[in-house]
Amino acid sequence: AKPKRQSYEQRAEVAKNAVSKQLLNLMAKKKTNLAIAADVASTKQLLALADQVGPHICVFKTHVDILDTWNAEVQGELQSLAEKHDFLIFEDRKFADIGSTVVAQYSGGLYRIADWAHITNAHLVPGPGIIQGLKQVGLEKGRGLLLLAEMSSKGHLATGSYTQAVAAAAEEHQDFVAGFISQTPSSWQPQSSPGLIHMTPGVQLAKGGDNLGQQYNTPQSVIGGAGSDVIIVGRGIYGASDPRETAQQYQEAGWSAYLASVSA
Ligand code: 5FU
Repeated sequence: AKPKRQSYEQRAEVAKNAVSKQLLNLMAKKKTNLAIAADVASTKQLLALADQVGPHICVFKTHVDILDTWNAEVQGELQSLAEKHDFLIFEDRKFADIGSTVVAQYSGGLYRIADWAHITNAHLVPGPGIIQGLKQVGLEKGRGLLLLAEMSSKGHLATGSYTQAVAAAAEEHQDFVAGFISQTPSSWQPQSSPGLIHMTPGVQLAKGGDNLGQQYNTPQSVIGGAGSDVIIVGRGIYGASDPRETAQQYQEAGWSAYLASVSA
């Protein structure tokens, strides 16, 4: 049998940054480890989706550069929905440049991501300067960073010693790094840091993929088997005929896999 895992509440107590602490507590309170990938093109649809699925999710993941409209009013409406339903906003920006450039990209431009996204993420390809740059902007605003340790897509290159280096960098910067984007954390995660959160995209109720390399695993295999904490679901929810009801199904599937893993 697999070893019993610590509960989200226990891990919140030892989390070393504001966002992972807040998220672990929120997940326990709301009984959900579901994040939605809200990859819709219209801002109107985005806000409607946030209101519909809000009660069932812990994280609302955006790609702000997909949207047809973005301005201060839209930002304010999304922030109000996050407060109303108690979820965190994660802009899946995947920063990948030198420290000085990401400072400007994270704080400024059309989107001013650091002003509204509780969480964003980055590749470690440029080295630790990317963490230092993002931290310079985000830490004082109480933001958190996820490092991409592995990807869901076929043939991705984030494996082996690269993944190990990402794990080590996260350990070292736990005041700002809240966790990882990962696929099989139980095979490499640092046991010493239960405060770091693993989020996994490429999730649907049935195993499969799309015709551009995406690969899907089930909530049960991701939370129970691979040892992740949060399932990220896009087309499986917003593409369903009833996104609210479908989000509830994913919430239940993710939560029962979590309960089984902490009581095993
Ligand atoms: F880092 C990653 C990754 O490794 N795979 C992903 O699929 C991010 N993603 C995102 O998760 C991707 O950009 C989509 O926003 C989402 C998956 O959407 P799907 O519709 O569930 O395939």
